[in-house]
Amino acid sequence: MAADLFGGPSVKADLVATQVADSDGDGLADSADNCPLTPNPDQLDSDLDGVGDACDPAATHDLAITEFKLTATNINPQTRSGTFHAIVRALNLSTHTEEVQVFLDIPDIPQGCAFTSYRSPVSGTLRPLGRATFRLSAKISCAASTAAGAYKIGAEVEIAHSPGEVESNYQNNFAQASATLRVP
Ligand SMILES: [Ca+2]
Ligand SMILES: [Ca+2]
Ligand SMILES: [Ca+2]
Repeated sequence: MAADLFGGPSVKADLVATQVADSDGDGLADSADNCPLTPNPDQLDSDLDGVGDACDPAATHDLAITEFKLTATNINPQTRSGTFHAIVRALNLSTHTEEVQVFLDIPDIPQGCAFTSYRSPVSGTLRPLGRATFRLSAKISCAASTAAGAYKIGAEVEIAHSPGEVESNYQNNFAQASATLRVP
């Protein structure tokens, strides 16, 4: 057996194992592999949810949220109110038209604050393989007794077929973001 530059096959194998873990041996490091335990050198991911077709329990579906931004909000000292604005970009992965609804959820707000109006859900139509932008908002009022400060507020959006058919089990049908709520 010819020795290689590293002094022999077993030494070389150990060196590779400590440098880059590739559990399924498909040539992609675990950290860069969308199916780390299933050999899939093509890395095909038809629904763009970050899980490769080879190990995705549902490899194709119709809808994806590609971006979610929530803007920071200041409570006006006179009116004691402010508004969260959310921008959601969505993609139709299918070759048919999709009627969709986008829902905004902001579960945790400071004590003494309450939502007074909510522009959610928002409905829309996505052309085949088309993209659309949805604008949602939530108006919030905070009592004078609310402790002043900058609060980090988390929010989630969900996209669903309209009416009422939620694509469950798809990571990219949901997205999270956070923004600062400043209370004077
Ligand atoms: Ca791999
Ligand atoms: Ca793999
Ligand atoms: Ca996938």
